[in-house]
Amino acid sequence: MSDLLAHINDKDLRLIADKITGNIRISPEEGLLLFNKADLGLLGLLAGIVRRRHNGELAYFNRNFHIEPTNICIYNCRFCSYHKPEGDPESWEYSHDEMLDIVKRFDDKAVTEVHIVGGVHPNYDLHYWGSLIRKIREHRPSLHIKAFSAIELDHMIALAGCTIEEGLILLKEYGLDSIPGGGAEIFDEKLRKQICDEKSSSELWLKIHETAHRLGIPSNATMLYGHIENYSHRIDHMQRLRILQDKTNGFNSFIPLKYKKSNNSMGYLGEVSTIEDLRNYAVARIFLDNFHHIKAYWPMTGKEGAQISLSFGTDDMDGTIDDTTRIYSMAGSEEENPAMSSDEISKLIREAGFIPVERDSLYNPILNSIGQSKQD
Ligand code: V47
Ligand code: SF4
Repeated sequence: MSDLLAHINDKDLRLIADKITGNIRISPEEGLLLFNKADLGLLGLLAGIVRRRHNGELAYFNRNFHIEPTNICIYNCRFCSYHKPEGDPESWEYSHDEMLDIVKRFDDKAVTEVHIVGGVHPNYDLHYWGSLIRKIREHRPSLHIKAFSAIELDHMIALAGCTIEEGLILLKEYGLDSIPGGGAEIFDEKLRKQICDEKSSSELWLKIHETAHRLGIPSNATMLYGHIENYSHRIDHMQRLRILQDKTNGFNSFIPLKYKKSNNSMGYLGEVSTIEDLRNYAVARIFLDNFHHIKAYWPMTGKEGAQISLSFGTDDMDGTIDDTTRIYSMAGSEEENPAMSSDEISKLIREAGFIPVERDSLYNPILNSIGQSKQD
């Protein structure tokens, strides 16, 4: 290994590289130094070492679909291309029956997970959303229900007059299996005020996830990057997540989300480059040593972007999606109708030099009838 790193002339960088290859945790200052000084090639090499430590040559995906119950939202996050106020002609709101119809469309398909996220609707409390979950659970008991960002949870639980803990216990009883990573944005309080002032605080986001983990509800974590933040803000965000993960081990995966500029009020900022995306994935993979999985969310990155990121630390390509999400196409993603067959995802993974594994929502491989991992 030392031969491979022999070209590193910078003394600090060399020390950090030695730590990473020696499986020693790097500090926030060292994470920042990586962002500032390490070139893409070195980051790819180091992130590759860490990704192999966690996941060998495997790269995961699942068969999933989304439900976006409504785009009506009480908040006005400046980066959001999706939300509309109540009564707006472009707003939508599905009834429980309409959402169950979406679930039923997948009755003859081998999907294992539904991902439910939408705007923060003013009127509906946790019992309204809980009874939706119960109906889905009754219709298809084996489907993993990953639903509601911490921001939606904060509002629906408050409307029901419960504490966070009481609300999450009730939602678990209704059938909630896990919580997606949305709403984290960027934890730095000053920046959060500038881009999503009204939203639940960083402290509350972390508290909701911590409470969920304690109650046996796993979750994901995201980070919105490529807007007004700098590298220290990204490291601060990941450091807060690393501390919580040390405490609970309840996060399944970390999902960096690149800010997309269309149809929102921060578009003048433009978007960061693919190189920046890869550097960010790599530093995340190295820094978050207690997260087993780093997800490349392909409806945001594009199929090839996600494929390339596998060589920069990611090990999960999310799922088949089947054209059920609009959040990213509305923000200008090239994937206007995101859908991939499991064959297509597997091919992308193989082309990148990794072994595709269909997983369930907790990263257990899904086995075929003779006990082999499904790698079609
Ligand atoms: O919190 C909104 C982001 C998130 C934009 O847990 C934007 O498996 C970029 O959390 N440009 C919601 N990003 C989506 C989300 C998610 C996605 C995929 C998988 C999982 C998971 C969770 O979308 C929001 C916000 O950070 N977002 N607008 C935009 N213009
Ligand atoms: Fe509402 Fe979420 Fe959009 Fe913010 S990002 S305005 S909370 S839908």
